[in-house]
Amino acid sequence: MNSTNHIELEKWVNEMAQLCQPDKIVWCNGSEREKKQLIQEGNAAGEIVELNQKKLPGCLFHRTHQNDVARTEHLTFICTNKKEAAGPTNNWMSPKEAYEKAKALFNGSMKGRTMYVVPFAMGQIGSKFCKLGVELTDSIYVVLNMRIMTTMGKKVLKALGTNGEFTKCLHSKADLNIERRLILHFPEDNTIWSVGSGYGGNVLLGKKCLALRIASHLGRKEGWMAEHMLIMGIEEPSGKVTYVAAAFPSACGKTNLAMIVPPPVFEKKGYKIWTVGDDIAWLKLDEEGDLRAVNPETGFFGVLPGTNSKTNPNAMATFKKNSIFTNVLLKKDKTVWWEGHDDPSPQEGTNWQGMDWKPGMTDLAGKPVLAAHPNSRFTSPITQCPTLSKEYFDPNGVKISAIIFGGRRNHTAPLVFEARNWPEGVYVGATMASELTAAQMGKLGEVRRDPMAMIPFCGYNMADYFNHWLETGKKMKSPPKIFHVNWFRRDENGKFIWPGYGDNLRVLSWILKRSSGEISAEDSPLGLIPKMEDIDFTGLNLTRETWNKLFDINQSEWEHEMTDRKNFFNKFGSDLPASILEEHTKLQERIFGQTVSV
Ligand code: GTP
Ligand code: SPV
Ligand code: MN
Repeated sequence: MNSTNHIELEKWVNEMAQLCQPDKIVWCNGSEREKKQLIQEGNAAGEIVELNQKKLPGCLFHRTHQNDVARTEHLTFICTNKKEAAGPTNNWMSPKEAYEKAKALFNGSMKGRTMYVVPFAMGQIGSKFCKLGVELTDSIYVVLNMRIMTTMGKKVLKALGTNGEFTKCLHSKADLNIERRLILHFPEDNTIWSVGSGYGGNVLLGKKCLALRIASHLGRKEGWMAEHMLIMGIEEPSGKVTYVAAAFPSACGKTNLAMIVPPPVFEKKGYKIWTVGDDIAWLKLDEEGDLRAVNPETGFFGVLPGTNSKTNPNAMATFKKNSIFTNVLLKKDKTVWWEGHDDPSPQEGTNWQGMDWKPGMTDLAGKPVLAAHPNSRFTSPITQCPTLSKEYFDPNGVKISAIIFGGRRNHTAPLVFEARNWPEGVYVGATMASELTAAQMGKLGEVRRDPMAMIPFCGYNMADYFNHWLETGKKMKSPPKIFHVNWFRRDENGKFIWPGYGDNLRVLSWILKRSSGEISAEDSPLGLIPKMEDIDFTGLNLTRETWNKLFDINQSEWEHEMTDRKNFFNKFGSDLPASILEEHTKLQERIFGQTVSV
C-alpha cells in the first residue's frame, strides 16, 4: 500500500517496480509488528533462521551465497559523465552504459518476490549532518539489517515530506550470479543501483554506497568530509574526554579499537573508553573552526572471527540480543560459533557454506574447512554497546582532537609516528597502504595503497580528494594533529610484535598527550616518535630490543616503499596536488639524506 505524498518518490517507486516486476510492493514503516512479519516470511522462505531465543533473544541467522561473502570491488563503479570525475583509482562507466547494462539485469528480477520500500536516514533526522535515502529491495535480510543500521520507516517519510531530497537506492538479489553483479553509483543523479548480490556493503546501500561514496562526493561539493573512520572518546583520570577519529582499511581493527578495554594499569588509573562509531565518520567544521564528527549509522556490522571476551568483550556484550549473524557456523541448538570464539569448537554444525561440518575437516587440497567465513559478521544496534558514548546522540557531533591513520603492515611501518603539520599529515594519509583482508574479494595479504582507507570508497577523483583534505585543513582554527599507527608489524618468525587490542590504549594515551602539548617527542625521518619512557608499559614487559623492532626503519624496505608510493602518485598525473609531491621529496631526503628527484 502506498504511504507517501511525495510525488517524485511515488513516481520513482512505480517506475522501478515496472522494471523489476515484483508481485507485491510493501512500504516499510519500521514497526515491531512489521519486524515480526518479516521474520516470519523470511523463515518460511528459508532466507532467515530464528536462533535459539532463550540463549540469543531476538537474534537471527543468515547465510549468503558462497560466491557472495564480501564486497566485490571489481564490480563496483562510479558512473559520472566525465571519466576524470571518477579518477584513476575508481572503476568508471558512463551513466548511459551503466543504466543500460543494469536495466537488463533488473528487468523482471523481482518476479515472484516482494519489493520492499525502505525509507532510511543516515545521521540524526533534523540535524545538519542528516541525509535521507530510500532503498527498494527484494531481500528481507537487507530490510532487517537496514532496521538496525539506519533510522528507517515512517519517521523518514515524514521528514521527506512532499518534496524532500533523497538518494534513490535500488537493490535486487536477482540470481546472485557474480557474472551478473553490478554495484553502480551515479553521484550526479544521487542514485545507487546494486544487482546480483546479497552481501553487506554491496547491498546495505546506506552504508558504504551512500554514507561514503555518494557522501564523499556531496561533502566535497558542500564543504565537509565523509570518511572510513571510527570515532572514540578517551576519558583520562581527570575526567577529561578527548575524541579521536581513526581510518584503518576494512578488517584492520576499527570496531575493535572503538570499544577497547583499557589494560589493568590504565583501568586502575581511571581511564575509560567511549564508543561513538566504528566504521564511518561525517566531519564538518563548526562556526569556531573546530572539526566535529558524527557517526551516521545506528548499528555495527562487525567481523566475527577472532572476536571473543578477551579480544573484544564489549562486542560480545553488544551482540547478545537483537542481532543478525551472517555466515558463521550454525550449531544444532540453534546458536552460533566462529573461529576464535570463547567456546571450544563444537563437535558438529552447519558451516558458512551450508555443509555438515566437524572440527578437523579438510578439503581436497588438504586445507582446513572453516566453520565461519573469515568475513562473517554480526549486525547489532549501537545502543546495545556497553561503552556507547552519550555524545553519540549529540546532533552537533564531537570535537575531534586527533586523526589517526593506520594499516596492516607486516614490515616497514613503525608502531606510531606523528606528522609535524597538517600537509605532512595529509601526505601520511595519502601514502597509507595495507594488506588485503577477507573483507574484499581479492588476493589476501597483498599490499595495496589505500589512502585514508578510502580507496574502495571515494566517490570522486582521489587527486581532488587529497586537495579537499588540504583545503579543509586551511579553514581550521587549529587542525587536529595527525598520527600513523601499525598494530600489525611481525617479527622474523611471523609473529605480531605488538600485543594490540586493549594495549593499543598505551599508544592512544601518548597520542592524547601529544595533542594537548603535554610532552615532547623524538625526531625521526618519518615524523615524531615517542620516547620510550613516555609510554606506560606496566604489565607488558616490553624490552628495549622489542621497542627498537617496532620503530626500525629498514632502508631497503623504504626504498621499495618510496618507489611504490611514487608509482601510485604517478597515476594522477598533473592532478596531484603539489603539496603531496613536496612532502614526498622531503621524506625521501629525510630517509636517505640526499636530494633525489621525484
Ligand atoms: P571493517 O568492518 O571491515 O571496516 O573492519 P574493522 O576495521 O572494523 O576491523 P575489526 O575491528 O573488525 O578487526 C578485524 C580483524 O583484525 C579481527 O580479526 C580482529 O581480531 C583483528 N584485530 C583488531 N585489532 C587488532 C590489533 O590491535 N592487533 C591484532 N593483531 N589484530 C587486531
Ligand atoms: C568493510 O568492508 O569496510 C565493512 C564491511 O565495513 S561492508 O559493509 O561489507 O563494507
Ligand atoms: Mn568498514
